[in-house]
Amino acid sequence: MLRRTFVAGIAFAALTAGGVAYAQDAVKIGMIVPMTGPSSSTGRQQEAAVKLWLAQNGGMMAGKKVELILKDDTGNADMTKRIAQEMVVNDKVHVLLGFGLTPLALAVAPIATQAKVPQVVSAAATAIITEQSPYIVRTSFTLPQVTVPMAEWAAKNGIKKVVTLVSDYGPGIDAEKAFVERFGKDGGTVTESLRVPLRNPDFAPFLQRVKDAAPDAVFVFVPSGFGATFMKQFADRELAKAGIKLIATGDVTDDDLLNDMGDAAVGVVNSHHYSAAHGSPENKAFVEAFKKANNGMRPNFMGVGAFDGMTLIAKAFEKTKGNTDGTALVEAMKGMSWTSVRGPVTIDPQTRDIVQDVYIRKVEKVGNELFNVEFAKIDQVKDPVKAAKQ
Ligand code: VNL
Repeated sequence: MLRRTFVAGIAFAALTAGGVAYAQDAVKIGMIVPMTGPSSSTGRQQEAAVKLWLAQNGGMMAGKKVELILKDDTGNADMTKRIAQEMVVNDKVHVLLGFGLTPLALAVAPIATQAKVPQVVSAAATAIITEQSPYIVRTSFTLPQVTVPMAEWAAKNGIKKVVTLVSDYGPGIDAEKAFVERFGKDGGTVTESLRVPLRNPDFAPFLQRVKDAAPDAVFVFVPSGFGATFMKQFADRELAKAGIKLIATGDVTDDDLLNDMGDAAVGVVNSHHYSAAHGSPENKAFVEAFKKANNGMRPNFMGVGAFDGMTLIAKAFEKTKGNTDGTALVEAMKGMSWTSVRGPVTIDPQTRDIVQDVYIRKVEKVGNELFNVEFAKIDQVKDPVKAAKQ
Protein backbone atom coordinates (compact mmCIF):
# COMPACT_ATOMS: atom_id res chain seq x y z
CA MET A 1 0.00 0.00 0.00
CA LEU A 2 1.19 3.51 -0.79
CA ARG A 3 2.29 5.57 2.11
CA ARG A 4 0.06 8.60 2.06
CA THR A 5 1.35 11.97 3.10
CA PHE A 6 0.84 12.52 6.75
CA VAL A 7 -1.65 15.28 7.22
CA ALA A 8 -0.69 17.61 9.99
CA GLY A 9 -3.19 17.94 12.76
CA ILE A 10 -4.76 21.08 13.97
CA ALA A 11 -3.95 21.70 17.59
CA PHE A 12 -6.90 23.59 18.92
CA ALA A 13 -6.31 25.08 22.32
CA ALA A 14 -9.24 27.13 23.42
CA LEU A 15 -8.44 30.23 25.41
CA THR A 16 -9.98 30.49 28.81
CA ALA A 17 -11.65 33.63 30.03
CA GLY A 18 -9.68 33.60 33.27
CA GLY A 19 -6.25 33.71 31.67
CA VAL A 20 -3.51 31.12 31.80
CA ALA A 21 -4.29 27.43 32.09
CA TYR A 22 -1.33 25.09 32.35
CA ALA A 23 -0.80 22.19 29.97
CA GLN A 24 -0.54 19.60 32.73
CA ASP A 25 -3.99 20.63 33.90
CA ALA A 26 -5.51 20.26 30.46
CA VAL A 27 -7.93 17.59 29.35
CA LYS A 28 -6.33 16.15 26.22
CA ILE A 29 -8.62 14.79 23.55
CA GLY A 30 -7.24 13.10 20.45
CA MET A 31 -9.80 13.25 17.65
CA ILE A 32 -9.34 11.11 14.51
CA VAL A 33 -11.77 11.49 11.61
CA PRO A 34 -11.68 11.40 7.79
CA MET A 35 -11.31 15.05 6.73
CA THR A 36 -10.47 14.08 3.13
CA GLY A 37 -11.57 11.22 0.88
CA PRO A 38 -15.08 9.88 0.23
CA SER A 39 -16.22 10.24 3.85
CA SER A 40 -14.86 13.76 4.41
CA SER A 41 -18.33 15.08 5.22
CA THR A 42 -18.24 12.95 8.38
CA GLY A 43 -14.99 14.61 9.48
CA ARG A 44 -16.24 18.07 8.55
CA GLN A 45 -19.47 17.61 10.52
CA GLN A 46 -17.71 16.18 13.55
CA GLU A 47 -15.05 18.88 13.61
CA ALA A 48 -17.69 21.60 13.37
CA ALA A 49 -19.69 20.06 16.20
CA VAL A 50 -16.70 19.67 18.53
CA LYS A 51 -15.61 23.25 17.92
CA LEU A 52 -19.14 24.47 18.61
CA TRP A 53 -19.19 22.46 21.85
CA LEU A 54 -15.89 24.05 22.91
CA ALA A 55 -17.06 27.55 21.99
CA GLN A 56 -20.27 27.06 24.00
CA ASN A 57 -18.35 25.77 27.02
CA GLY A 58 -15.51 28.27 27.12
CA GLY A 59 -13.07 25.58 25.98
CA MET A 60 -13.34 23.96 29.43
CA MET A 61 -14.33 20.62 30.94
CA ALA A 62 -14.68 20.08 34.68
CA GLY A 63 -12.74 23.29 35.30
CA LYS A 64 -9.85 22.30 33.06
CA LYS A 65 -8.76 23.65 29.72
CA VAL A 66 -9.46 21.31 26.81
CA GLU A 67 -6.63 20.62 24.42
CA LEU A 68 -8.03 19.14 21.23
CA ILE A 69 -5.69 17.42 18.79
CA LEU A 70 -7.55 16.76 15.55
CA LYS A 71 -6.07 14.53 12.84
CA ASP A 72 -7.19 13.36 9.43
CA ASP A 73 -6.93 9.61 8.79
CA THR A 74 -8.19 10.05 5.18
CA GLY A 75 -10.42 7.04 5.81
CA ASN A 76 -7.44 4.67 5.85
CA ALA A 77 -7.46 2.23 8.79
CA ASP A 78 -3.65 1.83 8.89
CA MET A 79 -3.38 5.56 9.29
CA THR A 80 -6.10 5.65 11.97
CA LYS A 81 -4.16 3.10 13.95
CA ARG A 82 -0.82 4.87 13.55
CA ILE A 83 -2.27 8.24 14.58
CA ALA A 84 -3.99 6.67 17.60
CA GLN A 85 -0.69 5.13 18.69
CA GLU A 86 1.11 8.47 18.39
CA MET A 87 -1.62 10.27 20.27
CA VAL A 88 -1.51 7.79 23.13
CA VAL A 89 2.28 7.46 23.34
CA ASN A 90 3.56 10.93 22.40
CA ASP A 91 0.69 13.32 23.05
CA LYS A 92 -0.53 11.34 26.08
CA VAL A 93 -4.18 12.02 25.27
CA HIS A 94 -6.72 11.12 27.94
CA VAL A 95 -9.49 10.21 25.51
CA LEU A 96 -9.69 9.22 21.84
CA LEU A 97 -12.73 10.48 19.90
CA GLY A 98 -14.20 10.11 16.39
CA PHE A 99 -13.77 7.14 13.99
CA GLY A 100 -15.77 7.81 10.84
CA LEU A 101 -16.26 4.25 9.57
CA THR A 102 -16.35 0.81 11.15
CA PRO A 103 -12.91 -0.43 9.95
CA LEU A 104 -11.33 2.74 11.35
CA ALA A 105 -12.95 2.26 14.77
CA LEU A 106 -11.97 -1.43 14.84
CA ALA A 107 -8.33 -0.62 14.04
CA VAL A 108 -8.01 1.40 17.26
CA ALA A 109 -9.76 -1.02 19.65
CA PRO A 110 -6.56 -2.94 20.62
CA ILE A 111 -4.75 0.35 21.32
CA ALA A 112 -7.57 1.55 23.59
CA THR A 113 -7.44 -1.75 25.47
CA GLN A 114 -3.68 -1.83 25.82
CA ALA A 115 -3.29 1.83 26.78
CA LYS A 116 -6.45 1.83 28.94
CA VAL A 117 -7.62 4.98 27.18
CA PRO A 118 -11.35 5.52 26.54
CA GLN A 119 -12.23 5.34 22.83
CA VAL A 120 -15.42 7.34 22.29
CA VAL A 121 -16.91 6.21 18.97
CA SER A 122 -19.02 9.10 17.72
CA ALA A 123 -19.67 7.95 14.13
CA ALA A 124 -19.15 4.27 13.22
CA ALA A 125 -22.22 2.11 13.79
CA THR A 126 -21.66 -1.64 13.31
CA ALA A 127 -23.14 -3.42 16.33
CA ILE A 128 -20.01 -5.41 17.30
CA ILE A 129 -17.72 -2.37 17.72
CA THR A 130 -18.31 -1.89 21.46
CA GLU A 131 -17.51 -5.57 22.05
CA GLN A 132 -13.96 -5.14 20.70
CA SER A 133 -12.64 -3.28 23.75
CA PRO A 134 -13.92 -2.58 27.28
CA TYR A 135 -12.63 0.98 26.70
CA ILE A 136 -15.01 1.69 23.78
CA VAL A 137 -18.07 3.81 24.52
CA ARG A 138 -20.39 4.84 21.69
CA THR A 139 -22.40 8.04 21.18
CA SER A 140 -23.56 7.41 17.61
CA PHE A 141 -25.99 4.49 17.10
CA THR A 142 -26.07 0.95 15.74
CA LEU A 143 -27.60 -0.07 12.43
CA PRO A 144 -29.80 -2.79 14.00
CA GLN A 145 -31.06 -0.19 16.50
CA VAL A 146 -32.50 2.01 13.74
CA THR A 147 -33.35 -0.75 11.24
CA VAL A 148 -35.67 -2.89 13.39
CA PRO A 149 -38.17 0.00 13.79
CA MET A 150 -38.11 0.54 10.00
CA ALA A 151 -38.90 -3.15 9.37
CA GLU A 152 -41.72 -3.05 11.91
CA TRP A 153 -43.19 0.04 10.31
CA ALA A 154 -43.00 -1.48 6.81
CA ALA A 155 -44.79 -4.68 7.90
CA LYS A 156 -47.55 -2.64 9.55
CA ASN A 157 -48.05 -0.38 6.56
CA GLY A 158 -49.01 -2.68 3.73
CA ILE A 159 -45.51 -3.54 2.49
CA LYS A 160 -45.29 -7.30 1.91
CA LYS A 161 -42.42 -7.91 -0.47
CA VAL A 162 -39.05 -6.16 -0.12
CA VAL A 163 -35.62 -6.25 -1.77
CA THR A 164 -32.76 -5.03 0.46
CA LEU A 165 -29.82 -3.08 -0.97
CA VAL A 166 -26.88 -2.20 1.29
CA SER A 167 -23.23 -1.18 1.16
CA ASP A 168 -21.16 -4.35 1.43
CA TYR A 169 -19.43 -3.96 4.80
CA GLY A 170 -20.18 -4.09 8.55
CA PRO A 171 -23.03 -1.60 8.97
CA GLY A 172 -24.69 -2.60 5.68
CA ILE A 173 -24.64 -6.28 6.60
CA ASP A 174 -25.98 -5.39 10.07
CA ALA A 175 -28.84 -3.43 8.46
CA GLU A 176 -29.62 -6.24 6.01
CA LYS A 177 -29.68 -8.90 8.75
CA ALA A 178 -31.83 -6.81 11.09
CA PHE A 179 -34.31 -5.99 8.33
CA VAL A 180 -34.60 -9.54 6.98
CA GLU A 181 -35.07 -10.99 10.46
CA ARG A 182 -37.63 -8.51 11.82
CA PHE A 183 -39.61 -8.13 8.57
CA GLY A 184 -39.78 -11.93 8.25
CA LYS A 185 -41.01 -12.30 11.85
CA ASP A 186 -43.67 -9.69 11.14
CA GLY A 187 -44.99 -11.64 8.13
CA GLY A 188 -43.13 -9.91 5.28
CA THR A 189 -40.86 -11.48 2.66
CA VAL A 190 -37.43 -10.30 1.56
CA THR A 191 -37.05 -11.81 -1.90
CA GLU A 192 -33.49 -10.67 -2.59
CA SER A 193 -30.62 -9.10 -0.65
CA LEU A 194 -28.19 -7.07 -2.74
CA ARG A 195 -24.80 -5.84 -1.52
CA VAL A 196 -23.07 -2.98 -3.34
CA PRO A 197 -19.30 -2.34 -3.05
CA LEU A 198 -18.49 0.44 -0.58
CA ARG A 199 -15.87 2.14 -2.77
CA ASN A 200 -17.00 4.07 -5.88
CA PRO A 201 -20.41 2.43 -5.90
CA ASP A 202 -22.36 2.11 -9.15
CA PHE A 203 -25.92 1.48 -8.05
CA ALA A 204 -27.39 1.25 -11.56
CA PRO A 205 -27.09 -2.52 -12.16
CA PHE A 206 -28.39 -3.24 -8.65
CA LEU A 207 -31.32 -0.89 -9.12
CA GLN A 208 -32.14 -2.64 -12.39
CA ARG A 209 -32.32 -5.93 -10.49
CA VAL A 210 -34.64 -4.31 -7.96
CA LYS A 211 -36.83 -3.08 -10.81
CA ASP A 212 -36.97 -6.54 -12.36
CA ALA A 213 -37.90 -8.11 -9.01
CA ALA A 214 -40.81 -5.61 -8.68
CA PRO A 215 -41.11 -5.61 -4.86
CA ASP A 216 -43.45 -3.29 -2.93
CA ALA A 217 -40.37 -1.53 -1.57
CA VAL A 218 -36.60 -1.49 -1.60
CA PHE A 219 -34.91 -1.07 1.80
CA VAL A 220 -31.59 0.75 1.55
CA PHE A 221 -28.53 1.53 3.68
CA VAL A 222 -25.57 3.50 2.37
CA PRO A 223 -23.21 5.39 4.70
CA SER A 224 -23.34 9.13 5.30
CA GLY A 225 -21.98 10.97 2.27
CA PHE A 226 -23.24 8.46 -0.34
CA GLY A 227 -26.98 9.20 -0.27
CA ALA A 228 -26.99 11.83 -3.03
CA THR A 229 -25.30 9.50 -5.55
CA PHE A 230 -27.73 6.75 -4.66
CA MET A 231 -30.76 9.03 -4.90
CA LYS A 232 -29.77 10.32 -8.33
CA GLN A 233 -29.41 6.81 -9.72
CA PHE A 234 -32.68 5.77 -8.04
CA ALA A 235 -34.44 8.67 -9.78
CA ASP A 236 -32.78 7.91 -13.15
CA ARG A 237 -34.05 4.30 -13.09
CA GLU A 238 -37.63 5.45 -12.45
CA LEU A 239 -38.28 2.90 -9.70
CA ALA A 240 -40.88 5.12 -8.05
CA LYS A 241 -42.81 5.27 -11.35
CA ALA A 242 -42.72 1.48 -11.42
CA GLY A 243 -44.50 1.53 -8.04
CA ILE A 244 -41.47 0.57 -5.93
CA LYS A 245 -41.29 2.54 -2.68
CA LEU A 246 -37.96 3.54 -1.18
CA ILE A 247 -37.55 2.92 2.54
CA ALA A 248 -34.21 3.44 4.26
CA THR A 249 -32.19 4.22 7.32
CA GLY A 250 -31.62 7.93 7.81
CA ASP A 251 -28.03 7.53 6.60
CA VAL A 252 -29.46 7.65 3.07
CA THR A 253 -31.46 10.85 3.61
CA ASP A 254 -28.56 12.40 5.54
CA ASP A 255 -29.26 16.01 6.58
CA ASP A 256 -25.84 17.01 5.24
CA LEU A 257 -26.93 16.19 1.67
CA LEU A 258 -30.73 16.07 1.78
CA ASN A 259 -31.37 19.59 0.56
CA ASP A 260 -29.60 18.89 -2.72
CA MET A 261 -31.33 15.57 -3.41
CA GLY A 262 -34.34 17.16 -5.09
CA ASP A 263 -37.82 15.76 -5.60
CA ALA A 264 -36.69 12.10 -5.78
CA ALA A 265 -36.20 12.20 -2.01
CA VAL A 266 -39.61 13.67 -1.18
CA GLY A 267 -41.85 11.10 0.51
CA VAL A 268 -39.06 8.67 1.41
CA VAL A 269 -39.88 7.04 4.75
CA ASN A 270 -36.82 6.30 6.85
CA SER A 271 -35.78 5.64 10.44
CA HIS A 272 -33.04 7.23 12.50
CA HIS A 273 -32.09 8.77 15.81
CA TYR A 274 -31.53 12.37 14.71
CA SER A 275 -33.17 14.87 12.39
CA ALA A 276 -32.21 18.53 12.06
CA ALA A 277 -36.00 19.10 12.07
CA HIS A 278 -36.38 17.57 15.57
CA GLY A 279 -38.66 20.04 17.34
CA SER A 280 -37.12 20.26 20.83
CA PRO A 281 -35.94 23.67 22.09
CA GLU A 282 -32.46 22.18 22.63
CA ASN A 283 -32.27 21.12 18.99
CA LYS A 284 -33.63 24.38 17.62
CA ALA A 285 -30.91 26.28 19.47
CA PHE A 286 -28.27 23.74 18.37
CA VAL A 287 -29.19 23.89 14.68
CA GLU A 288 -29.23 27.68 14.74
CA ALA A 289 -25.84 27.93 16.47
CA PHE A 290 -24.29 25.24 14.26
CA LYS A 291 -25.44 26.95 11.06
CA LYS A 292 -24.30 30.34 12.32
CA ALA A 293 -20.80 29.04 13.10
CA ASN A 294 -20.48 27.12 9.81
CA ASN A 295 -21.67 29.28 6.95
CA GLY A 296 -25.19 27.90 6.98
CA MET A 297 -24.18 24.21 7.03
CA ARG A 298 -26.93 22.06 8.52
CA PRO A 299 -25.87 19.60 11.23
CA ASN A 300 -26.43 15.90 10.58
CA PHE A 301 -26.32 12.81 12.80
CA MET A 302 -22.52 12.69 12.53
CA GLY A 303 -22.23 16.20 13.97
CA VAL A 304 -24.59 15.26 16.78
CA GLY A 305 -22.63 12.06 17.54
CA ALA A 306 -19.48 14.14 18.10
CA PHE A 307 -21.28 16.89 20.03
CA ASP A 308 -22.64 14.23 22.40
CA GLY A 309 -19.20 12.63 22.53
CA MET A 310 -17.90 15.89 24.01
CA THR A 311 -20.82 16.08 26.44
CA LEU A 312 -20.14 12.53 27.60
CA ILE A 313 -16.41 13.16 28.06
CA ALA A 314 -17.14 16.35 30.02
CA LYS A 315 -19.66 14.58 32.25
CA ALA A 316 -17.18 11.78 32.89
CA PHE A 317 -14.48 14.27 33.93
CA GLU A 318 -16.97 16.02 36.21
CA LYS A 319 -17.82 12.70 37.82
CA THR A 320 -14.17 11.71 38.36
CA LYS A 321 -13.48 15.25 39.61
CA GLY A 322 -10.83 15.66 36.98
CA ASN A 323 -9.15 12.27 37.46
CA THR A 324 -7.71 11.40 34.05
CA ASP A 325 -7.37 7.64 34.68
CA GLY A 326 -8.91 5.89 31.65
CA THR A 327 -10.54 3.08 33.60
CA ALA A 328 -12.14 5.57 35.99
CA LEU A 329 -13.39 7.62 33.04
CA VAL A 330 -15.02 4.63 31.31
CA GLU A 331 -16.63 3.61 34.61
CA ALA A 332 -17.96 7.15 34.95
CA MET A 333 -19.41 7.01 31.42
CA LYS A 334 -21.39 3.83 32.12
CA GLY A 335 -25.03 4.63 32.83
CA MET A 336 -24.59 8.35 32.10
CA SER A 337 -27.81 10.05 30.93
CA TRP A 338 -28.37 13.49 29.44
CA THR A 339 -30.71 15.43 27.20
CA SER A 340 -29.17 15.35 23.76
CA VAL A 341 -30.41 17.50 20.91
CA ARG A 342 -31.74 14.20 19.49
CA GLY A 343 -33.76 13.50 22.68
CA PRO A 344 -33.00 11.71 25.97
CA VAL A 345 -30.00 9.34 25.85
CA THR A 346 -28.25 6.93 28.24
CA ILE A 347 -25.01 4.95 27.94
CA ASP A 348 -26.02 1.35 28.57
CA PRO A 349 -23.79 0.32 31.51
CA GLN A 350 -23.56 -3.29 30.24
CA THR A 351 -22.80 -2.71 26.54
CA ARG A 352 -21.44 0.90 26.53
CA ASP A 353 -23.74 1.56 23.55
CA ILE A 354 -26.15 4.47 23.49
CA VAL A 355 -29.82 3.94 24.33
CA GLN A 356 -32.01 6.45 22.51
CA ASP A 357 -35.36 7.20 20.90
CA VAL A 358 -35.65 6.13 17.27
CA TYR A 359 -37.92 8.09 14.96
CA ILE A 360 -39.78 7.18 11.79
CA ARG A 361 -39.57 10.14 9.44
CA LYS A 362 -40.76 11.20 6.03
CA VAL A 363 -38.84 13.53 3.73
CA GLU A 364 -40.96 16.65 3.22
CA LYS A 365 -40.54 20.06 1.75
CA VAL A 366 -40.69 22.62 4.54
CA GLY A 367 -40.59 26.08 3.01
CA ASN A 368 -37.92 25.71 0.35
CA GLU A 369 -35.94 23.02 2.14
CA LEU A 370 -36.11 19.25 2.44
CA PHE A 371 -36.26 17.78 5.92
CA ASN A 372 -36.70 14.40 7.60
CA VAL A 373 -39.97 15.15 9.40
CA GLU A 374 -40.45 12.84 12.38
CA PHE A 375 -43.94 11.32 12.65
CA ALA A 376 -43.51 8.35 15.02
CA LYS A 377 -41.18 7.61 17.93
CA ILE A 378 -40.02 4.36 19.51
CA ASP A 379 -38.84 5.12 23.04
CA GLN A 380 -35.39 4.31 24.38
CA VAL A 381 -34.22 1.63 21.96
CA LYS A 382 -31.19 -0.50 22.89
CA ASP A 383 -29.00 -2.16 20.31
CA PRO A 384 -31.22 -5.20 19.64
CA VAL A 385 -28.33 -7.55 18.85
CA LYS A 386 -26.78 -7.10 22.31
CA ALA A 387 -30.16 -6.79 24.06
CA ALA A 388 -30.99 -10.31 22.80
CA LYS A 389 -27.81 -11.62 24.45
CA GLN A 390 -28.40 -9.84 27.78
C1 VNL B 1 -20.86 3.82 9.28
C2 VNL B 1 -22.20 3.62 9.62
C3 VNL B 1 -20.50 4.95 8.53
C4 VNL B 1 -23.16 4.55 9.22
C5 VNL B 1 -21.47 5.86 8.16
O1 VNL B 1 -21.19 6.98 7.46
C6 VNL B 1 -22.81 5.65 8.49
C7 VNL B 1 -19.84 2.83 9.65
C8 VNL B 1 -19.86 7.34 7.15
O2 VNL B 1 -19.99 2.20 10.71
O3 VNL B 1 -18.88 2.67 8.87
O4 VNL B 1 -23.72 6.54 8.07
